[in-house]
Amino acid sequence: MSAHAHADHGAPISFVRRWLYSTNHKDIGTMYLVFAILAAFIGGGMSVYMRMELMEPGVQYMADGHVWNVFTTAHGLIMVFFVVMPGLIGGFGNWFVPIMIGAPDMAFPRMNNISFWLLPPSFILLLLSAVMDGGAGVGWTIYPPLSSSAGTPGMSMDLAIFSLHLAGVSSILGAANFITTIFNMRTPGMTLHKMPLFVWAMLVTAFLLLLAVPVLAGAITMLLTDRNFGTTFFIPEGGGDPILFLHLFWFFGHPEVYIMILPAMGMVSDILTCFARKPLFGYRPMVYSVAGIAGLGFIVWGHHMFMSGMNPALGTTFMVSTMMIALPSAVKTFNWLGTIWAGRIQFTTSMLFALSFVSMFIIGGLSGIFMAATPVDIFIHDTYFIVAHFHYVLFAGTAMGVWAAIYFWFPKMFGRTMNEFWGKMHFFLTFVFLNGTFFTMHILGAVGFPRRLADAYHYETFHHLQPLNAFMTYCAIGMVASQIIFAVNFFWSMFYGPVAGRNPWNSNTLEWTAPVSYTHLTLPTILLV
Ligand code: CA
Ligand code: CU1
Repeated sequence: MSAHAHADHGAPISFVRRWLYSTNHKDIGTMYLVFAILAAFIGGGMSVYMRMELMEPGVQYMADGHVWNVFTTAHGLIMVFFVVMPGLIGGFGNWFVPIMIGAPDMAFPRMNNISFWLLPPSFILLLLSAVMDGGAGVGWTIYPPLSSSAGTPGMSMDLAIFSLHLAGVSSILGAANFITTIFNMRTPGMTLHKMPLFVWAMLVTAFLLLLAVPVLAGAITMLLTDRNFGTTFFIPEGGGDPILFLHLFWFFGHPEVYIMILPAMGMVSDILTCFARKPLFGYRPMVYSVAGIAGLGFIVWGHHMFMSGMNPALGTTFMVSTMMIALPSAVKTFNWLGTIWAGRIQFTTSMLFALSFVSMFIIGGLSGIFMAATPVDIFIHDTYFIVAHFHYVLFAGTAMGVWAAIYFWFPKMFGRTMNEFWGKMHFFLTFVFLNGTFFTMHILGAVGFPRRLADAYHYETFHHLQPLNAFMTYCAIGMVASQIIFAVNFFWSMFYGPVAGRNPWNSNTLEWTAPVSYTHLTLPTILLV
């Protein structure tokens, strides 16, 4: 229970028993969070190396274009499967869903343990896929024929497939756990329409996972049998079709985008109400827009395939369904603004990150409407405009939400507060460098600078873009360097930060009114108890 550092009989339990065998939702949540932060440095470091390559014409850092492809592949897969998903869903979901609905723990604590511990081996397999047999240089979308045995012989691609299988099992088990917990373990009086927005977001996200991830699992299993057992699902010579893989992948891939941003939307909704000192504006429209975004998310996948030779009538259908997502998204943005309107806003680090989540999400959302239009998409296809768009949604958006939540919930999780001065330094540096890096990508993309190339300067027409690229590289280095401030603040505050009161932000949301659990964590207790 709350004294989970000790076994039931009161004797201290070993480090191994507490963490490796953990069935406690808070301990498991903490492990997810630490795992995500460590993986972020590996995945984020890779992006700096890629940006350095783009500074000068010619190939300086990557041995060749294939190495570049290996980097983009590993960067994308690490960020999606080992940073954003474990951080948002495994970390904050585990920590706060049970607390917010008044449940003693997750419904299936042992399954929860398996969900986490499947991730480290999955991560190791992914890292191996980047170094074995020359590495898998196929992009995070792993399209055949590049990912088939003809395109990528050797074991690297198979290792990547096994890695995704394990990560997928982890996600599906976690999703089943969240759905069961939220439906069956709410405290009396906690009706569905009283649940905090974050719990709603987690419930909807869990359904997205349950419906989308198995489709990816099926697609990569078919790819695996194509590669190793002579099937021809995606091989035209045997009657198969590589385009089928695109359909299957993006039927998973688009909902996956919402899997990565809906929990952040939920957290930001709760944080804005706390620091604007006002109740949430339009609770039910907020809940129904989350559900609406999720539902629509399953009928828009074709917008990733406009250039695949798709029937223009079908393309227009996907264009219209995609643009419909602007409606629930706008409802959410309007309600966030309504929430802070005329509020007594406290500009804590957490609030700054939450506010910038909203503004960055607007930029990412607007560029999304651009590229949903088939004629525009044809023009900007495979350029840095696309890279700008999804980094605004997933990095400037989701990551801002994650930081807002870390600064906000840190006192609840560890009984101490993070340093506000260094928190604000982290915020301002990140905000400036992030926009310097990613806003500039829109400009490059609009003039056709192609993505997925180690040396786009090979084409003389792009030589004049070299100074802009150099500027972005300096910004990217600054951005990753600013995260060192965050990491030091995080781990230092965990052990030595000022002891927080029970409700340091004077929030009236549920998680703060439940009993404090991790009391004043110190180095000896976390390592030895
Ligand atoms: Ca270069
Ligand atoms: Cu999409």
